[in-house]
Amino acid sequence: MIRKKWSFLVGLVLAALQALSQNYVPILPADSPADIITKAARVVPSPRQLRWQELELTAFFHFGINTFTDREWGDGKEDLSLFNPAHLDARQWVRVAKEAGIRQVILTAKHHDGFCLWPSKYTDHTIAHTPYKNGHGDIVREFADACHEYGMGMGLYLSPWDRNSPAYGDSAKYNALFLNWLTELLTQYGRVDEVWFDGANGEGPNGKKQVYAFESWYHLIRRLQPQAVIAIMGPDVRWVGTESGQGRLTEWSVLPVNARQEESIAANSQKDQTFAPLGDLMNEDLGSRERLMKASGLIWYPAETDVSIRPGWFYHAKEDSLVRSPKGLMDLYFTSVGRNSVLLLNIPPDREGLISDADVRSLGGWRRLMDGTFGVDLAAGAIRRESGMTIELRLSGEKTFDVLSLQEDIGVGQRVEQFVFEVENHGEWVQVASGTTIGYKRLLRFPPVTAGRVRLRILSSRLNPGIRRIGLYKLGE
Ligand code: FUL
Repeated sequence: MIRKKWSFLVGLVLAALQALSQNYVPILPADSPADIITKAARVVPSPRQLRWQELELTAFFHFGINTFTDREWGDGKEDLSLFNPAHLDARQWVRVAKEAGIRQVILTAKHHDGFCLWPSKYTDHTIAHTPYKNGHGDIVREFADACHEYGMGMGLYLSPWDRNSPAYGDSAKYNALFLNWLTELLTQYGRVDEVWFDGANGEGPNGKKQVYAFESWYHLIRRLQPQAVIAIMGPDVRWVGTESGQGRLTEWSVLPVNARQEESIAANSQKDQTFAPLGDLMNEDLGSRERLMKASGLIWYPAETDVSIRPGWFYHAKEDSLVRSPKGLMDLYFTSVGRNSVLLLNIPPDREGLISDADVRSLGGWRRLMDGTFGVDLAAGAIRRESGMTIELRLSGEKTFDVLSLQEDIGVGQRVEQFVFEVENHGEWVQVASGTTIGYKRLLRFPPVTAGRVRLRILSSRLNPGIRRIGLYKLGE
């Protein structure tokens, strides 16, 4: 009984702490540099951001009229009679992704060409006007049903830029239309876990000028699918800044907010962060101490690394021989998830409506490499001793490894700024790896070493570091 009461009290305290921890904090004029750093160390992900970060591996399916015209950006004038995937099987897409270890997938419900993969009531440029299932098809539904059947997170990509809609450029009219599309997608297909708005716009200097009503879109999403993260042109997940698959070696999830973003947060009574991203997200330095000093506020705004398994985003038969190899996919894992970001790997279905053999083979090979490497943690069963900023592990015997995995407890914040990793060799500590930020996960590779004792020394941290896990692995063949 006493124990029950005690755990109830602990629960209450934890809930109160959770309520106090925030993914946005304002910086006040009176804050000293030390205050700002303390605040930064305490910014934490929202529950939806945390769920998303822990997925590690997510995928894109770029599929649409471009698949049939062999283009990357359609112009919105395509002949829809070309769209007829003879053997489309969304369950195959989801199964292939799941077998590769992917935990959430995103479909291009509408790309820049304006073609809707669902029979929207609000435009004729849809699947209802194609030969697919004699105009009775709905690929968003097939996709959503497959995700839900396989327990896969489900996300939708809805391109703001639209080269087909006559309303595009008439800001009020197009924004209303966009809300209608969003409403259809967020009410007819069950749970949605991610809404992805890309930032592309190729209108050029004489093109149409459209001002997006981002805030109203965000409010609608929060109301209809509160668990969904809003990515890229959205407040929850940020673009890593490149499509090369290479995250930054120093990747902070806590970023400065500028005065304009601050205004929009204030307008929402600071209940939720719903601002459009501003500033140069391609900059190498986004979250250093120096950058934080100039901020009006601080937010948790983690990176997503989007990259394609092929050169293009859409399927092109001529790229069948250019699919990334298992080893290439493994490298992507190290340079994305291993650098404190989530991997969003594009796997485009072909004209048949299936993920093609070349991609399936590569993904299978990658999975085997992942299992062969991360299946056995050589630090399991180690005795951990902490003193000050050093954590020492006495391994359960001499082990040979070439991969170090570090994880901070981001539930309390991201803090580590610099670390070294050393192994004991005949009574001497020898450095084998070093780095700056850790965040959710940091992976480092080095030539194989054999040791029975290892240690992590944190050289610099914002507040006390919370190291959740240290893993050691041997790369699989
Ligand atoms: C970009 C688009 O222009 C590309 O076609 C692709 O969809 C990529 C993921 O986002 O903004």
